[in-house]
Amino acid sequence: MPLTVGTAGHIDHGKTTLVEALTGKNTDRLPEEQERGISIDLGYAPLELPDGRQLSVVDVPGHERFVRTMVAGATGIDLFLLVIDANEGARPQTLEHLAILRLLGIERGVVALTKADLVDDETLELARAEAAELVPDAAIVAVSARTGAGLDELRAALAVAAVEQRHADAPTRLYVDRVFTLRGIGTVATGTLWSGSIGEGDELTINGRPVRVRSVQVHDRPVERAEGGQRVAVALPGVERSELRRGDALVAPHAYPESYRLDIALDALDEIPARAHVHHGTASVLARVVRVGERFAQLRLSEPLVTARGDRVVLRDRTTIGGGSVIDPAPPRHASLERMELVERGDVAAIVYEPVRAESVAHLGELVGIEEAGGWVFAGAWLDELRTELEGRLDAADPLDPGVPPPSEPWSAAVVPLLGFERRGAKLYRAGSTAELGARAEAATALEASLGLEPVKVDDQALTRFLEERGTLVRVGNGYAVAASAFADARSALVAELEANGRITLARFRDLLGVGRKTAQLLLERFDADGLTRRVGDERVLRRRGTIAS
Ligand SMILES: Nc1nc2c(ncn2[C@@H]2O[C@H](COP(=O)(O)OP(=O)(O)O)[C@@H](O)[C@H]2O)c(=O)[nH]1
Ligand SMILES: [Mg+2]
Repeated sequence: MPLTVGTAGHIDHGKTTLVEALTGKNTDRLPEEQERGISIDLGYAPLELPDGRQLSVVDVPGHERFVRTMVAGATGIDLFLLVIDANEGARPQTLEHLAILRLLGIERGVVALTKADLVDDETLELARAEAAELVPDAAIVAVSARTGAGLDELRAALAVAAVEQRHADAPTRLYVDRVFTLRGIGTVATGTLWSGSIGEGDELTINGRPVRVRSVQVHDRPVERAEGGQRVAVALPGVERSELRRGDALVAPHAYPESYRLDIALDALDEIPARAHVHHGTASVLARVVRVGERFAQLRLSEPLVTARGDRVVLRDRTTIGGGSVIDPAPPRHASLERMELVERGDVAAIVYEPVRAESVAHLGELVGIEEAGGWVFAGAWLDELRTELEGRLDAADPLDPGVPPPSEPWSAAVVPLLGFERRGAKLYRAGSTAELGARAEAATALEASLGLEPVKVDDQALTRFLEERGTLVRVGNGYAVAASAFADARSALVAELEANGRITLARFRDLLGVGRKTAQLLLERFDADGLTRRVGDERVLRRRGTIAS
């Protein structure tokens, strides 16, 4: 895949003429077919290198378009060709373009001192010295597009500078620069593929909606799969042209956050005003710039941007005033210096403590040194703290039912199983723990001693439940209990009567047991609740199944 060279330099310094001399293609002229066709290569020209490799030169007319093209192609532009008129020397746009190249991290390139045919040796040497000061690391070549002098040397210098830098192996991301409709194809979006690849049938998202790629072209030719760094046209059936626009990001689902805020490590060229235009990808949005410490800023955007950590942005306010490198593409609103310093270092572990959704921090760097469960990430220290807290509550729990309800936070289901407790019903228990009477042994003995067939009022519900489970009492009514043995006798008497006569009234049951009406009623209600009996009018009958149990 050819590397891309971006031209830069002041207006009229000879960029377009030089590109035409090098490539034979006039990038200012729009061939007829480009008006109608799918052409995505406006301003692009192929350049043969002496070593047989090919470069793709992008040359755009106009200063504003330079800025847009540079930012849009940021990771697709591999090197610059800075054009300086040997007679005029560096001019304001030369300096601004150079600044933008640096802000975007495009560091490799070549300087061409053009129109060498128009200057004497002394002027040329002055221009060379000035260029060497401006761009110390680049080769400087004097050329004339008119005579052809220096063109071979320039090609050779470009060949040296054109070192393959692999495009990061990141999820698919393309910023749309043009959207149009083609008959028989539908909506087509074009742009430079920043990373990943795009092939027929891929499921991607744009503006949060899923789309399916029907076909892909690179340099006007259909391809099975386009790769990072290439200029790509993607057919997206089912999407209306009006739904898409320049600046939109076509991305792998869930791979990149979309946010109204960006935290950046700031690179200020000038006084940074409170409002500036943020250029990123093919978008340009107005933002409020909130400075954080000396080196950072939070950009509060008027429209959301899809970015990734490490992306470069350019800040402009009529002219380029600075830029920055995104350290957090979806930061919290509160802009804290401490957090920014940690995030800049990629210390995700330092900013995660309590559980947060993994996808909310995945873009901040490698998730090393933090725990992950069920889509949540959290610090190991936090988990230990939670365990300690729950252990404390378990220790304080009623020994008769030594469990506690689990935390009710959304992470609970994912995290609680890691703690090693036992889940029984709705509560957590220490593994293997059993109910104990503990300090209530005496109260239990006293309660048991007081029980008979007459219901006794009991206040300690936990103790009552415990004793019922142990089989020494039976709860009746609301807050009363009878001895389990007496209850069993009453039950036998009832069953015998019902088996003999089929039905029984409250009065008959009362007389049978020799108890008061209230007691008889509480017992019968419990038998009803247990499913032994059923009320029919004023009488009780056995439920069919009730006859079996006794
Ligand atoms: N004599 C001479 N004129 C040149 C040379 N290169 C460009 N020019 C002229 O400079 C003017 C501006 O060139 P152009 O390529 O349009 O500049 P751009 O705005 O940087 O693209 C045109 O009139 C060109 O003919 C050169 O090497 N020698
Ligand atoms: Mg031009």
